[in-house]
Amino acid sequence: MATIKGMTCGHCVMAVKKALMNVEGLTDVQVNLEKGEASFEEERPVAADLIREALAKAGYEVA
Ligand SMILES: [Cu+2]
Repeated sequence: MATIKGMTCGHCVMAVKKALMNVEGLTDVQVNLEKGEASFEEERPVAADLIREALAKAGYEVA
């Protein structure tokens, strides 16, 4: 689970979801706009930095 800053609309949700789904090892990505949270399963351990980087590239910040 990650708290994400900067999501304001459905487009943001899709952008965050896409960014996380492109991180190798993450599955079952769900993004909650109201809570500003993303949840996901890790098929294998994924470094927090990789998740942070993928979201930064999409324009969002992990809180
Ligand atoms: Cu948006």
